[in-house]
Amino acid sequence: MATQHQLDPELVHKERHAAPPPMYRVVLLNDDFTPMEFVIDVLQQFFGLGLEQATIVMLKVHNEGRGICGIYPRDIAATKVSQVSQYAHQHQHPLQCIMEVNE
Ligand code: TYC
Repeated sequence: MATQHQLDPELVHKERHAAPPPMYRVVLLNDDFTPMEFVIDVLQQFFGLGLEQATIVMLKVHNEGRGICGIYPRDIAATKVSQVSQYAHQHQHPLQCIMEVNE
């Protein structure tokens, strides 16, 4: 069913020309203390990666300082960041997870 604003020509014009909402990269940061196995577990549990891809991403973070876990709409990215941060804190690891706009 059409909502009221879909019948308003000015709003239809604005919506057609509007940029889509930005997506956000969820990024893991390296540290010297979090075990490699824990990071692989995080990538499998929260980002749906298989063991092989999770290992590749973990090693990228380990060697380059950071790595992208996935790219999501803002609310989903924010949920992933808080889930990972809480999980790491629960296990007393200093693992840092951040989000940044993907433009
Ligand atoms: N550098 C950690 C180690 O040597 C492993 C690690 C990888 C930590 C990725 C954090 O996001 C990270 N145990």
